[in-house]
Formats: sequence, C-alpha cells, structure tokens
Amino acid sequence: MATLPDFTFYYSPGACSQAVRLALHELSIPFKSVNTRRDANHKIEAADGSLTAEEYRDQVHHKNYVPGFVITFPDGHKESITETPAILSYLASIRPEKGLAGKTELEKAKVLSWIVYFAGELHGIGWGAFIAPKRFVDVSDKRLEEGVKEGGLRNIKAAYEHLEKQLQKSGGEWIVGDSVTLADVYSYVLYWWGVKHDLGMEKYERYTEIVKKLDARESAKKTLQEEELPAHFQ
Ligand SMILES: N[C@@H](CCC(=O)N[C@@H](CS)C(=O)NCC(=O)O)C(=O)O
Repeated sequence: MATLPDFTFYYSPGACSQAVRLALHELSIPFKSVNTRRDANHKIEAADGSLTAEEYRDQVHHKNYVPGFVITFPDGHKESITETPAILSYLASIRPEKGLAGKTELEKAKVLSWIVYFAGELHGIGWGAFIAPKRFVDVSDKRLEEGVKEGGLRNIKAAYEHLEKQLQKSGGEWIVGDSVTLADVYSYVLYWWGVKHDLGMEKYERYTEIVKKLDARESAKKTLQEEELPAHFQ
C-alpha cells in the first residue's frame, strides 16, 4: 500500500466534524486531530495554541468552521479541504476497496446525493438556521431571528422524515446498498443533534436502527472516546 500523506483534522466534539472522524476510523486511516475553541472574537482557533483564528482561517478553513482537514505531503507541501461531503469523499477515495463511497456507479451517485442533501438541507438550512440564525439574518431583530429558527426546525423535521420514508421504502440494511457508506457515517452525528434537542428521534424507526448498528461498531466507540463524549445507546 502506498504511503499516505499526513492528515491533520480540526474538530469540535459532537459537531459535524464528527462525521470525518468516524469515516477515518471506518477506513483505518491514521490521522492527528486538533481540538478547536473560540477566541475572544468567537472565532475558531486551535485549542492547542498551534493556530490563531486568523491562521486557522488562512491555512485551514476560510469560514472559520470545523471540520478542517489539512494534508501534508512528503515534500512538506500542504493542502486543505473544506466542506464535509468533500472531505468524506476524499477519504473514501483513499481506500476504495472499502466501498464507503458506494460500490457501483449507481450507489456512488446515491451516496453523494445523500451526503450533499445532509450538508445542504439538514445541516445547512436546517440545523444551521436553527442553531446559528446569525448566518441568515441580523439577530438583533428578535422577530427575524425567531422566524429563521422556526424555518430551520421545519427543514430539520422535513429532512429526517424524508430520510425515514426512503429507508422504509428501500427496506435496506443501510442507507445505500448492503454495507456502511458515507451516507450512514454522516447521518450518525446528525441523529444525535436531534436527540440533544428532544426531537423524539425514536419515531424515525429505520434511521434509529441504522444509528444503533453504527453505535455498536468499533469506529463509533473510538470516535466518542476520542471526543470525550458519553456512549449513546449503552
Ligand atoms: N458547510 C460546512 C458547514 C460546517 C459547519 O457549519 N460547522 C459548524 C460546526 S457543525 C461550525 O464550525 N460552526 C462554528 C460557527 O458557526 O462559528 C460543512 O459541511 O463542512
């Protein structure tokens, strides 16, 4: 197997970045992870002091978000990748034999469709609006803020319902095909946000089954341990 470059992954425990960690473990790819924190201006910086918020924005993530993913090649050249679906797709391409991006061309398209949907609908205009309305409106206007939060919650529920309906329809073991893919991996952290906000996630029965199966895997156990989060279903 060819030598891999060095990977440094920037995260915040329990944030969407968790999908990247779970994928790294599913694929058994070695990496270094760096926790992040907010500086005095509420911008993300490396918690170990290795990067200020400005350096993080310049070198890792132009929007000061997690996940941040930096590749250091053997000659010292560095590249960064942003956006969860892009990082996940890159990782899956390193170990194509694991089929994490899907095994056939059709599965690959379906996996991509789900991870883009999760990023855009469920995370972006769903959780993004609900948790971070300031991304959408001037939150000094409370009426506007509330309106965006309500819209966000509606989008979140619609996306979970859509996923559940598709799972009921397909009857499959996993979201796409007969083995774990990036779609399942990404869906894992998004499920726990719903639990944290009391959205009655158990009513999404098929989705809950998939998350339970993931939760029992070594990859998920390691992920929670490393992010110092409690085990979920035990
Ligand atoms: N479109 C980005 C969204 C990333 C994102 O929203 N990350 C959140 C954590 S889940 C974040 O860094 N929030 C910090 C902030 O809003 O300041 C992706 O898919 O990677």
